Amino acid sequence: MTTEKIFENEQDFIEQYREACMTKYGSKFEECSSQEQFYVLAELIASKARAIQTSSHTKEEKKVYYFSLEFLLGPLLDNYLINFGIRDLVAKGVESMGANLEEICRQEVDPGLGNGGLGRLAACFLDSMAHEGIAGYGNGMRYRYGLFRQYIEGGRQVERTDNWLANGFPWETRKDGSSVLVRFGGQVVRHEENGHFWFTQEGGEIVRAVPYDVPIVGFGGKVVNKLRLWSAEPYTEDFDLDAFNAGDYARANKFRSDVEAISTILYPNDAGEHGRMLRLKQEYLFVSAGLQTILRTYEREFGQDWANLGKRVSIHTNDTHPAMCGPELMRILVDEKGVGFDEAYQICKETISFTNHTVMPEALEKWPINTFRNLLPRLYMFIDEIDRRYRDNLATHLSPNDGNWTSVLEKTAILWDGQVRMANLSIIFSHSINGVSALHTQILKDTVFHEFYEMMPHRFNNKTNGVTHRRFLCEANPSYSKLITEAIGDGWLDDAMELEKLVPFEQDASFLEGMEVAKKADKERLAAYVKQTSGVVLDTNTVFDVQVKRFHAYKRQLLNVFKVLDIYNRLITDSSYNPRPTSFIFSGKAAQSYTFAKEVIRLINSVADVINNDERVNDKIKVAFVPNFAVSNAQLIYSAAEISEQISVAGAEASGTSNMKLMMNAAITLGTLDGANIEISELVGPDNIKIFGLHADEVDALRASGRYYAWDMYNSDRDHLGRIVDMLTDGTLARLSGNFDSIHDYLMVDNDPDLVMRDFHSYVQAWSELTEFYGDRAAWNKSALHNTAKAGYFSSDRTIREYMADIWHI
Ligand code: 26Q
Repeated sequence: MTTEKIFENEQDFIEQYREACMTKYGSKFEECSSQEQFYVLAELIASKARAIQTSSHTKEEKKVYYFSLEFLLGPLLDNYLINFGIRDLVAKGVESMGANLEEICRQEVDPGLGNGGLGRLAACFLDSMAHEGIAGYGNGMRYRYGLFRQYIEGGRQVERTDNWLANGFPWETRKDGSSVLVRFGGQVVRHEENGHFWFTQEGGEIVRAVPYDVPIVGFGGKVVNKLRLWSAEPYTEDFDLDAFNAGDYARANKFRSDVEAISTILYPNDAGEHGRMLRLKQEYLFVSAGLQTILRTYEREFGQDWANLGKRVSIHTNDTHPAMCGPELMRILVDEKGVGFDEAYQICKETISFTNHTVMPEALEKWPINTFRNLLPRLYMFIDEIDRRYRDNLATHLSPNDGNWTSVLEKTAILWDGQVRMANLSIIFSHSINGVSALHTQILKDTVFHEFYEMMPHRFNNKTNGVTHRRFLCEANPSYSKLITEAIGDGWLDDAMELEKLVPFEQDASFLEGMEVAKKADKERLAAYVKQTSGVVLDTNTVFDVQVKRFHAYKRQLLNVFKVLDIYNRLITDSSYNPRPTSFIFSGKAAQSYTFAKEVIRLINSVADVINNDERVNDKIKVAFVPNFAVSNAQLIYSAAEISEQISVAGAEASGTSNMKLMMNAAITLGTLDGANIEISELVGPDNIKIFGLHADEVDALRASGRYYAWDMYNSDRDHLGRIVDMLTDGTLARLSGNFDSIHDYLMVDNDPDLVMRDFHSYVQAWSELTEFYGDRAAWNKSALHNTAKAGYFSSDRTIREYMADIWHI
């Protein structure tokens, strides 16, 4: 697909755009508001995309279905113009019509159908699958409300509903004709005839799953795939007529609202949400609807050739949220297609693969058996039978007298302690289990899934995460991208490894100067946004030090704010102290019910309030909290960053992906040896990253020793670390909304579970060395450029090619 196929030329684009305005609004382009101009343009581009989609693949190509409860897409218009290669043509056309493309793009609502890393990874994978040209489809949930919108009031996070569909989503098409029915509850009935028996399900509640399709445009425009998002609706419209006639409208409508609730909200990623019935319904709805559709398509194309399903279809499960894929695929094959139990299980294993995204055992999903069985009685029978066979099989390999036997079962059985363990379910139904960074995969093998690994080492593999450089470098950072393209051509958009061609430019003073000019412009752009959204005025001559990600104790935003307080205290008490002037920028959401994380947000805002209003230090430091972190404002932040804070306690962050996005944008990482930081460090070399803190094995050893005492940390440095801990409760930071007793307790009563105080000195030292280095502008820029030059490896194109080769066998 070339540019000409989308629009012949600029004139052709203008004519089509004008006509589309007339058709949709009955108004001339000039009479439309920017918002109307956006909707018309988006629908025009979407229609072009859909036209290509229909002819993108042949039936012979293997299909990949990526099952994920989250797809954090971000705004699509600018991205699709880039991927179609028509961004410049459209920008010029719009300009000659007297308008501005950026202004039009700004009208797009950011669809927040994900929490963070896992959801954004799914969206990056869609982009890369389309770029690689494979038939890769997303299968997810169309939430009526996205993740909450975050406001800061009195320093606190306040959540408001994200009514992202209020004005419609121009990229989607509702496909009523492709609706499927999904059953909850009811009874399983056993039938028998001539020695044959089979089961049917009766009664219960039937829900209609209606798909909405979103086109996914691959770079180069040759391939357009689709993301299918499911919405839950009542099966029949004949609601409770008796109630209605009796005037009880609330009761009459209850069924409708109970059903619609299934696709109403996106659950937050905190551990507190385990065991919720509605979540289980969501998981089953999108799994069942997706699988029914896949098998319907397969049967149309290949008939009843179920034995070859795994050769023509891959089903990838993003964490355990779609873990019911295994038993549901069995159920359909056995109950509806007449495949035998053993064969069906082999087909499932061949077809399904699984990615884990966490090392924390307490974060693994579990459901009470009773809840599960009542909601999904037939599915439960398959799980029960597979679990029974798994146990029998284990018994033949390990003797029951073997002391190992019970401990292996305790770790690996699906059903245990009255619960259905979704990670074990996922593993037992998959031919491939992968972690998301080298360290994370090693930790899975050594600890979390150690017993499984011992039994089936061949199923385990690593796939280090990646991010789409087309969105997170090209689109997020136009000024820097232009410079890169002028230097090495635009081949890097297609093949991110071409960024290596920048290495020689590390010796090119004029390139490095150009880089600095571009970075300065990006900092101005961010400063304007920060001022507008938080009121804080940042000096763009200061270092922009950035930590942007979900709030979680293990990510240690607390460590960062402790460092900021340390710098502040030293500035006030020591007139000879002269740190590099720095703007500390934070952004991210905490789950509604995650009290500790919300307190850290309040602490950052309180520290910002104190520091930003203290004239004694304002030529040196400022603190900004950017509200409502989302894909759209993330793009403004990454491009302006100079220091990338990746400071999780080692062994806790599965991979991290903001580390990659920031590295691409020429920020230098200040981080621990955790997740993908380790691979970043190996690629860029020790001179181009700043590493500090305990290593993962040291963290393990310290914890295991039982000899870590937060009070020792406190007492051994009363003047600095001790002073900061005191400030949490002595009123210094209380002006905005009070003291921080719970954070004090987390450190001093709970004994600092994330080793914030243990890594504090090493961190402060690393920061001061890194910012010292910033003074040598040429050396810094060289190092920053080296980070971009080595970032090609972290393109999700590379990640997807590895999934294709090793897991999906394409
Ligand atoms: C589970 C059960 C009930 C309700 C919600 C959840 C839930 C939802 C979302 C649990 C976890 C998540 C999200 C996890 C996540 O984003 N993990 C991150 O994944 C990234 C991509 O692999 C990694 O880079 C990060 O290290 C990891 O934290």
